[in-house]
Parts: sequence; structure tokens; C-alpha cells
Amino acid sequence: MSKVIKNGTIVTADLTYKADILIEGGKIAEIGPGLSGDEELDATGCFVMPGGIDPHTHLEMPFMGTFSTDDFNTGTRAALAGGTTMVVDFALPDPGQSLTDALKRWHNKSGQAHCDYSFHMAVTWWGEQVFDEMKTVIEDHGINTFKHFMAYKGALMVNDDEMYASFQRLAELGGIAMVHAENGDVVAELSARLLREGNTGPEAHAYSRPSQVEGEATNRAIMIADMAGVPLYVVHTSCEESHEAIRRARMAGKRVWGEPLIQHLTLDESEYFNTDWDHAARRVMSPPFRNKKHQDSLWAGLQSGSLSVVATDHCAFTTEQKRFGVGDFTKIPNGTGGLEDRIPMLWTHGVETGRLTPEEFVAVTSTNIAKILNCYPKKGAILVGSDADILVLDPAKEKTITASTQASAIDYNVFEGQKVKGLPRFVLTRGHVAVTDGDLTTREGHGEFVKRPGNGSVNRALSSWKALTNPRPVERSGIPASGV
Ligand code: DUC
Ligand code: ZN
Ligand code: ZN
Ligand code: ZN
Repeated sequence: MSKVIKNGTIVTADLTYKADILIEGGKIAEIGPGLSGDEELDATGCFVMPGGIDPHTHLEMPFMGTFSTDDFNTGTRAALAGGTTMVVDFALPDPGQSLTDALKRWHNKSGQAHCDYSFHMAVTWWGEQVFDEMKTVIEDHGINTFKHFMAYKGALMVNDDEMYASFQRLAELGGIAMVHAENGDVVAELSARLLREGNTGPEAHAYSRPSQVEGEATNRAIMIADMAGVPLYVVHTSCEESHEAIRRARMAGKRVWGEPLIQHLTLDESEYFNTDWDHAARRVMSPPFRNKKHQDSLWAGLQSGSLSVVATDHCAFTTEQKRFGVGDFTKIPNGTGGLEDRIPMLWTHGVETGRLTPEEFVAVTSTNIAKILNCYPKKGAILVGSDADILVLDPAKEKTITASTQASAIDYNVFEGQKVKGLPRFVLTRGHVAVTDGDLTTREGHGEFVKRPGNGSVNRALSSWKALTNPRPVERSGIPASGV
């Protein structure tokens, strides 16, 4: 059965024009005026764009003694409800666990997905086995991105020697390195001191992770990536210091991308000083929310192109889970939701305010992500042959965000009470209409895994320290005899 999206305005990362879209077999079959199909979806007054891709989620993530509550079932429903048609989640090996075993676990969990998905691999420990398995993960499993936690000391953190070894291996295999950039040693010191001095509440979480720890780690990761000759993707860029390092690297021709989150763009550190413990703890995530100076920097980065994509780091814990940290902020599970709200929040605070054009909006929510992660133009595009992952966004439709109507399984929403404009009229996942004006008709298990192979061509030009990979001793004459 074919479908046609009629009377809308197509917006891509580089073009806005009027045309209909014919969909057959889950793919875009034709784009042009006056098309007809078995079923018609009326997009009058709407923008028709590639479905959102969230490059950063943690669904049912084992973390800080619990599991994040949104899983591939509730999480991907929330994604679709908000106009996101693909998520990229992090497969997380336990220390010492094989990467392929971790992947099996993630493939088992994701069977319920309502939209398409892919995985990044996390490098949580280092050894010969990891070195060997990276090749299989990239070449056989279609996962080309590997994240390194520079924070969470004693748990997920890897040290610089491990990171450098891993980066070099990725350079060789055509992979992309990713970093959670915070100096884990300094965070551990600051946290211990704050606790010792009686600062136990959620506000201490923000004090324990100042922007300098993120700026330092981002600079370090960029330099190590440069020495290894690997492209680097910096997740959840939240502050000017980190953005500044990314900007500088990009100006120098390095392949470095920064990923601000919708939470950091729109919520600030005052949330942690709310006198309601639950309110503050629900917003504990790493990095923490920052002040306006940092928010302005992130917006400027999106406007100028020095920051490339907008994600959520969706890692949703219930209030009950957050309360594990009563009396000790270091035990509050780190993470916030956002999957359902990223698109309307960015449209409202980005496009409606004039900070982003609709084309730039499509670039940072979808197309840039598909290109960087190497699944373009299957995803992130309105082109004949692309998957029919499509968001029909009605710029006139408004709502007030509230947990009482969300698809996410948690009991609150960090954007509670925010008025947003720009909501889905339709959301299609590979041709299936999953959302019609707020009504969900998603299908459990509809989602398919998206392979993203390595792309070595970009790596070859990298590294300003080529000599390091091919050192030669200098031939000298007149060497003094020893002992003289
Ligand atoms: N930060 C969070 O807040 N949650 C999940 C992992 C992370 O890095
Ligand atoms: Zn992180
Ligand atoms: Zn994360
Ligand atoms: Zn259908």
C-alpha cells in the first residue's frame, strides 16, 4: 500500500520547497508535485522533514546501582511521539566483558524498539581482547563509533594510556572516537571534599563538576585524538571551555564534532538550587546544567556551525531512583530524559526565536548526525531511496509539556510547564504512521538495527604528528666516545 504526503513544504538541511512525497515499501519512491497514492496524509501548513535522529541515548542502562527506566519499548515510543525516528544507544561492556557479548545484550534489549536504532560501543576497559574485537565490531557488526568515559572514576572511566591505545586502533580501523569529557580524577577529589564539608545535597553535584573539568578533558581528548589521527566526537558539550576547544580544533582542520544537549541549551544551573530536593535531584546529570554564559556559547556554536548536532543523552530515572542519593549527592543516579521534547523544544527556542533557520534545524537534529555517524542518506534525508522516516511538523500547533501526558515511563519531566510550539502532525517510521496529531499508533518490534560501517577515508588526512607514527633516528657524525 503506497502513501503520499501532500500539500506540505519539504525542508531539508539545504533546501526548502513545495512537493509531495510518495512512499512505497517503507522508502521514499518519488518526490514531486501532484503525486497520488493509496493513502493520503495532508500536510497543509506543515514542514515535511527527515525524522529526528537522537545520537545519544541510554535505554535500560545499568548505571549507579540501578537501570535507567525508559527501555527500548517506552524510550522509542517517546522518541516517535516527539518526532524522532532513530536513536543511537550506547552498548556498555562490564569491566572485562567482551564487546560482542555486550552487543548481544543490547540486541536482546532492543527487540521491542518502535523505531529504528543503532549502537555506539563503549570502551570501558582496555586489553588485547578489546583491541582484537574492535575490528569485528566495526567490520561485522556495523558499529563505527566508540565512546570513552573520561569520568566516573572506579567505574566506567578509562585512563589516558588506554584512551590513546584505543584511539590509535580506531584510526587504523576507520572508526570514530567519542568522549564523555570530564576530568574524572578532579571530579572525584571535589566530590569527596564537598561531602567531607557537609555538602550532601543535589546542588553539590554542580559544584563537583565545574566547567573547567569539562574544558580540560575536551582539550586533552582533542590532543590525544590528534596524535592518534582519529576523528573525535565530543558528547554532551555543555560549556564555553569545551566549545572553545572544539572550535579551535575545527579551525585548525581537525575532524572534531561537538554535541550540545537540548537540556543544556534550555535549562540552567538555578534548577539545582530549588529548595525542593526532588526537583533538584531529578535534574542531576553529567555534565550539570550551566549558566547563561555557557548557554549563549552553545547557541552561538549551533548558529555558526562550530557545534554540529543536538542530542538528549536520554537516561531517565524515576523520583524513587533519584532518592537513592538522599544524604549523598554522589549516589543520585545521573541522567535526565528529553527524547520526547528535543524537537519541539529546539524548534521553540531555536527556530521560533530566529536563532536557527528551519534548514539548520534539520541539519542539527537529523542530517548532520546521519552524515557524521555514516548512515546517510538511508537516514537524515528526503531523497528517493531514503527510508521514509519523516516528521511532518506543524509550526502552529502548541502544547504545555507535562509528565502526565508523556510517553516516557518516568513520573516527571524536566521541562514541565514549558510552552512549546512546533509539534508533529505525522511521524512516519519506515513508512508506518506512528503518530497522528498526538495519537500514537506505534508498533512494538517495528524498529530495525541500522548498520553504520567504518569510513577510513576521513582518517588518513588526520594528525599533525605524523612523525609519531613513523619515527626514525637521526644519523649523526662526531658522536663523542663514551667515558671521555
Ligand atoms: N551522564 C548522565 O547524566 N547520565 C548517563 C551517563 C552520563 O554520562
Ligand atoms: Zn556522558
Ligand atoms: Zn550519555
Ligand atoms: Zn502502518
